[in-house]
Amino acid sequence: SAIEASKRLAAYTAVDKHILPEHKYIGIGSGSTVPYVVERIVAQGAAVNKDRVFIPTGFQSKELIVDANLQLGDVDQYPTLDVTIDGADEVDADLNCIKGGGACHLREKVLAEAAITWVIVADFRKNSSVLGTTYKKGVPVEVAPFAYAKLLANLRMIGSPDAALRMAVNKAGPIVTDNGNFVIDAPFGPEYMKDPLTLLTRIKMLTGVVEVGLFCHMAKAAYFGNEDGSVTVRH
Ligand code: DER
Repeated sequence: SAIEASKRLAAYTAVDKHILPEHKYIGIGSGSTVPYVVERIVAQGAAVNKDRVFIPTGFQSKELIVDANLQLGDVDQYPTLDVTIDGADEVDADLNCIKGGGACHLREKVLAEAAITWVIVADFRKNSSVLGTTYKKGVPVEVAPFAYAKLLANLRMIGSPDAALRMAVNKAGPIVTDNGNFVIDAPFGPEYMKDPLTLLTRIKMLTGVVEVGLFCHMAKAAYFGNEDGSVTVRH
């Protein structure tokens, strides 16, 4: 499909540009775009650092590394990475992102911060101006299960009346993250989303919040595959 082709295009372009032969410690994100990142890394073949280690951002990311027969590493052992490449649910004009559609954003943000370079890869649907314009499910907020009801009330109070616990589909009850937490999806209007850093700070300060799916001023570059086979690069 055009969307899959654009994901592959974004991923290949970003890998060719940012994963250099001498790089050893590489963070691998989550979602449906990063498999193309791994595909391109494998295609880079033997002319790369033999001691390369790949650090995952969750179960799905770990399986991707293992299935590609790449050397799996743990962030405990490699807390500083050369580069991490990850997807996003939406990217605004300043490269701020909504992430967490896949409920992996805690480990994703840890590896984004651990990396010297953090790069976003996405299909054309994610290339936006103000967050919330295309990704309408709300800001994903990972929360301690004990605090979820209190936080629903808090989020509704600070501007997200439709905040809701993310329920599982093939399991009774809420989804549970790789860290054993719940996720609340909190939609906010453009008056909040046009200043994502302020919103991030307000949500993060609510007791019981583990991590917020707003990644502000973190990306070095974003690569968007387009339907016409071109790539849009934003810095
Ligand atoms: O949950 C996330 O943040 C993932 O990176 C995900 O949202 C990326 O989405 P994708 O499947 O469109 O790459």
